[in-house]
Amino acid sequence: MAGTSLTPVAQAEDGYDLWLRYPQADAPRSSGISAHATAIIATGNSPTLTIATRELQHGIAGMTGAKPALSATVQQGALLLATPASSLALPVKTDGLGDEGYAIRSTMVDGKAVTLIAANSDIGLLHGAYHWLRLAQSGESLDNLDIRSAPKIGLRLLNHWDNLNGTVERGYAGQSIWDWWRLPDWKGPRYSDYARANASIGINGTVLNNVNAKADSLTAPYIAKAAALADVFRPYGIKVYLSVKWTAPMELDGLKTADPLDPQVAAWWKAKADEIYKAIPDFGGFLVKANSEGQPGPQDYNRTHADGANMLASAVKPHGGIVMWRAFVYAHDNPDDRAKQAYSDFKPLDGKFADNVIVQVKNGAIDFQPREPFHPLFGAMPKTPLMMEFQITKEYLGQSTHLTYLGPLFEETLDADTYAKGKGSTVAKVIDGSLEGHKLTGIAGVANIGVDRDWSGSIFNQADWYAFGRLAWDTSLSADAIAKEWAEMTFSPDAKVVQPVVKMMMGSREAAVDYMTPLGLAHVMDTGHHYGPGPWVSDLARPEWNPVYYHKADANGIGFDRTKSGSDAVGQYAPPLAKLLASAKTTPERELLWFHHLPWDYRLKSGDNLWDGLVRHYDNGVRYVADMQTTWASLKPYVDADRFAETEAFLTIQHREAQWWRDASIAYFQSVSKRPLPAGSAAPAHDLNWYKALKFPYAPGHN
Ligand code: GCW
Repeated sequence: MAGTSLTPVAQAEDGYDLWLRYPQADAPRSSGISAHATAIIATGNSPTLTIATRELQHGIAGMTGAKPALSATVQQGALLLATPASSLALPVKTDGLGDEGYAIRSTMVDGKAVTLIAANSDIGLLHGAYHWLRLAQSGESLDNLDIRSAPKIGLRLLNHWDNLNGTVERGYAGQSIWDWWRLPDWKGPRYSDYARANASIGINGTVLNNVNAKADSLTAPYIAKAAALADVFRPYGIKVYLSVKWTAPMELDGLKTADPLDPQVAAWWKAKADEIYKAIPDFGGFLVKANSEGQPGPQDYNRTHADGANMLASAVKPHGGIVMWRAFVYAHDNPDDRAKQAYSDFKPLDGKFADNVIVQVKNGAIDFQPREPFHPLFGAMPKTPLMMEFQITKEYLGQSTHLTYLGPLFEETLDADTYAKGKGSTVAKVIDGSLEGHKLTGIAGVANIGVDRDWSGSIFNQADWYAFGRLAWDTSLSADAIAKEWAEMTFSPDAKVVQPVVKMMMGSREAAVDYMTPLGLAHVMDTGHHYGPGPWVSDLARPEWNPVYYHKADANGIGFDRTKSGSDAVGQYAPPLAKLLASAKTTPERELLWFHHLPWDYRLKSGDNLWDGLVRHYDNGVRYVADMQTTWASLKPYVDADRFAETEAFLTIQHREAQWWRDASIAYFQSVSKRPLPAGSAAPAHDLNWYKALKFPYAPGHN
């Protein structure tokens, strides 16, 4: 530790505490924190307020070494948590803060200088407490605070793709944290720790089970298990939701059909909803994957997605529940460009959904690729509330070990301009409802959580969970600012750590794009598990399962022509954008091969021809990972041994795999392009057949 200004790390860290570590702060900071928390006063004693005051006590004790007392009377320098229902005269208006927002102000109450956290509800106070603790942990000043914060998006949910047998589809952090077998009797400490972590970033709901759902989740024993979890989560402001299988009425109770217009089917769902709400009075509602990748749905009965969604919606409506109906659909018998199919199915249904249905749309039109243009449905269904679905778990971005911070991916999509109502009609405005005046609004992230001690499979994967929550609360935050506060809390507020860590993070997703899918390529991962490269795969039953379908490389060129001369997916975007995307010259280069099939000697903005430019992107990606290794090595004095060693090892894996991605991709594309590598680019380490022969039957996350 000699030569550093940081406090030595007292004990090994395993990542369990996430960004809520509250380590001892150095002297000036620690006394600053103490001075603003001489006591904690809460005007009430609900379970939620108890959680808030305990968290404050715990956090302050960690950072200062002294636990502030709870007090019944206002005193100088106290932290005061109050709603307008309290008997104190509060010098802060809570209008506009809604049910979940809060204000934090350095002010006078009862003649004493205090930090007042005010909100309309105890949940708002809890969020405010976490905000104050975030400031304290990240070394921000606690003087002269004047903060108001309320989420613009109503539903901020995690989607767990967790199966009842404990496995997690596309999970890379171990088995499911839901111990279905021992629920409802045994409610381990993980559940409240999970709720705490989510509450700290403003997440207010969780879908417990996989969208590839089993009907069993709706049986009485499993409803009781879900109810037990709901009881744990409730004081944290988190509701539970369930994914449902369309044919549950047939599977569970022998109905002859699952036709949504059949009265018996509707009655079954109504009774089922009543049963669930009896056990979980604040149950959130249903999430549905229908007529997609083999899941049953209303189309099996010649009904539409709207028919299906509305029938379920009327079952939960009397209880205030909602239906989230996924737009991730593509059909095995539809020869049209897969990127177009969801729009073709859903756009005609605009205006046909009940008012408690929200359509859940993935960020891009294919499937959570390292980069995709925003989904053309955003902005195209003005009469229908649309919610965003991001994937926090990194199915296509290096799975558990690669350091690929997703903040920039989320931000890029939210900031994308749909031009639906002219310039500035961003995706963020579509999903926060402001573009069309919708009240029902939402955003979901497919969770990266499992029983691994560090929750997310690596320390840096925690940042993706964190960034999702923070952006869901406030889409205007920058990925960079979020990375900074995460690094401050996860490692240390010292700039010597924060700056290099944030720098590593901020370029890491672009690096993954470079070594996996540069210039707008997509879906070139190996089959099934999606781990590693497989651009050569061409023998799967359905065309759109094969990577060759997506890149269309041949002797003449590479890329998917989605202009009028091709699939015309471009025509699904608003005219000003469609016009830009119609020409390769006006298409952002990062999305070039997504929209265009171009000759190998097409000239890029850099002056390189397409082939040379492609190879350079692969090289850049690998180089970036090597740079991250160097940066990380330099941080050894400042990071506790365990978290340092794990990250170091994972970066070694990432470097090896980035090289593999680069080499295998180049070996394959060169076999097609027949072009020499540009000067300075090394030949792949092996020949193409060597890469093709690699098999990974036990890669995780794949059922
Ligand atoms: O990303 C793909 C995954 C599937 C997943 C599907 C979906 C839950 O490969 O594992 O299934 O999308 O989103 O429904």
